[in-house]
Amino acid sequence: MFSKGLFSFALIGLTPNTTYEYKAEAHNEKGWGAGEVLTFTTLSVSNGNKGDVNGDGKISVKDVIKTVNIALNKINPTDVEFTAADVNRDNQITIRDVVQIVNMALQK
Ligand SMILES: [Ca+2]
Ligand SMILES: [Ca+2]
Repeated sequence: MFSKGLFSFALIGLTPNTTYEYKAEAHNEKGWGAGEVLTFTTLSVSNGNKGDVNGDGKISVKDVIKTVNIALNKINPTDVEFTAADVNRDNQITIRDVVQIVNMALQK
């Protein structure tokens, strides 16, 4: 990934509770320079979060409604909400996630 000046990148599809290493490299007319190798660790997401999109500790019709709104782009989910709503882990919120959350809500 290349850019000029200050830069930032959004990473998607990372695995929870995993440490990643990254390094910035830059070049100008004098050549290349590299930063140190740095690390960050993604937050862990328990399975209990799965489907509990509004984070109230249970899976209910409220989570279904929120997931529908995310799927329709009516609300912008936080990372935690996105992870909870993406129950089939395909990195997108679709009707498939809605259906699974409905089933989860009905089982409780
Ligand atoms: Ca909930
Ligand atoms: Ca999904």
